[in-house]
Amino acid sequence: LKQKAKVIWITGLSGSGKSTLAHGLERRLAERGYLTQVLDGDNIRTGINNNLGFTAEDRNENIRRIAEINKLFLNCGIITINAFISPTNAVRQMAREIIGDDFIEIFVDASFETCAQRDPKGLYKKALAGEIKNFTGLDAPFDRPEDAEVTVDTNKLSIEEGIEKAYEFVKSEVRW
Ligand code: GGZ
Repeated sequence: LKQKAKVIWITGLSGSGKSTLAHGLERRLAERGYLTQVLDGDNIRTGINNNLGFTAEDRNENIRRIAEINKLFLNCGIITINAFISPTNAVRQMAREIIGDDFIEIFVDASFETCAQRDPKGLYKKALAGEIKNFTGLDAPFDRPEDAEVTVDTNKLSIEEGIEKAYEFVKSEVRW
């Protein structure tokens, strides 16, 4: 294979732009012939993890299964791009330990206030009205990542600039 398999792990609040970054990065890599797989709520929480909710315990199990799935893709030589909140240092550490050396963490930095203003799915409105329990950043924790390999500050960078910054780091990691 002409690529090094890697696990790219994008963390950040709901609505911070994780999935947008994941798909943008996938497009950049695909244009250059790299084989990738995006994993996000759309293909994981609707399927293999459809029995899990948003308690701390369920989020832990969500991330544990996803990390195990990543190991299988890694073994096939595929670059897997994950877009999950992965809210705590502990849960990200677990993922990093399951994967090992090939783990690349990207933090999409957008504040709670910024995400609540964007509110693309209306979830913040509901959460602030008390209609969603265990909402990340409100009544469930989000620890700011301490050892991300890349931080994309969405207050300073446009979507395209964020994709470019992530791609610039990732490209040297996936090339032999
Ligand atoms: C946070 C929630 C919640 C609660 C539903 N808290 O913006 P979205 O909609 O599309 O992405 C969020 C997604 C989070 O799932 P993850 O698998 O990424 O979370 S974790 O890593 O913590 O397991 C959001 C939606 O699910 N959602 N309820 N209470 N986000």
